[in-house]
Amino acid sequence: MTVAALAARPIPTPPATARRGPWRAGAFTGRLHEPRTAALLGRALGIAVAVCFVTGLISHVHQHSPSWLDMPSRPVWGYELSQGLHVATGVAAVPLLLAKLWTVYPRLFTWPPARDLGHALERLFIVPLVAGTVFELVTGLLNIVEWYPWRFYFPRVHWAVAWVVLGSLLVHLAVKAPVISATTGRRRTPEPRDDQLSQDRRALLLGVGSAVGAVTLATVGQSVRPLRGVSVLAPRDPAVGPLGLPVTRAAAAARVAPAALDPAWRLVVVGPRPVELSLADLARLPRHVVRLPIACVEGWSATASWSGVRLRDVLDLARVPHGVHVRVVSLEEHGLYSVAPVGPSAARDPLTLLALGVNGAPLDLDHGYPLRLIAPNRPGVQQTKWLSRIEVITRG
Ligand SMILES: Nc1nc2c(c(=O)[nH]1)N[C@H]1C(S)=C(S)[C@@H](COP(=O)(O)O)O[C@H]1N2
Ligand SMILES: [Mo]
Repeated sequence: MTVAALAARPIPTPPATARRGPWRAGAFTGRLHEPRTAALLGRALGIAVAVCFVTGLISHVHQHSPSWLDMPSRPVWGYELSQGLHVATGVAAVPLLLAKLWTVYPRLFTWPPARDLGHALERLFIVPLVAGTVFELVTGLLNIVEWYPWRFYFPRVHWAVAWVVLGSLLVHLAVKAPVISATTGRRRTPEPRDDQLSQDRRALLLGVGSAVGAVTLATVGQSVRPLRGVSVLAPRDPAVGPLGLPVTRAAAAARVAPAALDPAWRLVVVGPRPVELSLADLARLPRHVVRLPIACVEGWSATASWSGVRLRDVLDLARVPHGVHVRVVSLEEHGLYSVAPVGPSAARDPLTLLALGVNGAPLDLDHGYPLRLIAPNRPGVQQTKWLSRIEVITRG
């Protein structure tokens, strides 16, 4: 039997007496539960989901780049823009998804529930699509407010479910292609003139658009600094924190204070000619000031003026050859972010600093005293604080 024939195999209709409650004919009278409204909302939601997916992919590659991949260190604002978009499109997707689900939910009660096997399968694919999308938006939102009421490792699960959403979305789009082109395409089937319906639809779309605008304005201030005043729902204000900069993990939580404040602290550089540098040694190297953002995966970002020594100058002292991957290691022993790789481009970028100061003041303990990494186009999780070592990554 061919697949097409299998898909067309009829499924018996349940007895008419089973058709009650929401399954009744005419149970839903709202006129906006119709295909064109669903397709228009779907288009906006699809764009938000697509941007969210691509920027999520970018963030994943940054944080899990294979050892042969040299992540580019430019543009300086690359990760800030990409992750800002990731969180903003995720937030905007919430009202879009709610409106879309409201428009189509009467179809849950289609009668008969499934005409044939193909129809049953098509309907079944809605389950991973809706469940996956809701899961991604809910876990993403909880992540940006740093509330983890679950036991799994968020990045891994959020990443895996993104593929479930992508796969079921592609199936959904393929199945719905005829409806989409008939209701919104360039050569769409002309509707019978219905001014009331058009007006209602316009009002709904306007309302949803305003909701998207409102949630966006209420949160983007965490990365778009001029809007911080209106962003009443933003979990972070990029200008609030010691030295005018937020703190994620404080020194006390990371239990690094004794080691960081120890006068015997040295930066150990493991290379062909290993060196140990005290703060006084570092102070004798050429000093540079750069303006770079910290762009957290949680969507906030804050640009500051960092001063310190170039990573490449320190690597040269240890005769570390060009083109190698290194890693920076924190005094923090057990944190998820205590070690981070630095590829050749970032290692040699003149903007990549081992920072000793920020915003005109010496670095404070919570921002990574005595020494932290700050590099362009890099996720905040890899801007490692409280450095203790720099090592060449040897493959093997
Ligand atoms: N050692 C160490 N470095 C770290 C972290 C950490 O938990 N431990 N957090 C990172 C994260 S998630 C971010 S966003 C930035 C924030 O830097 P800040 O606290 O100075 O703003 O530091 C990064 N560096
Ligand atoms: Mo972060």
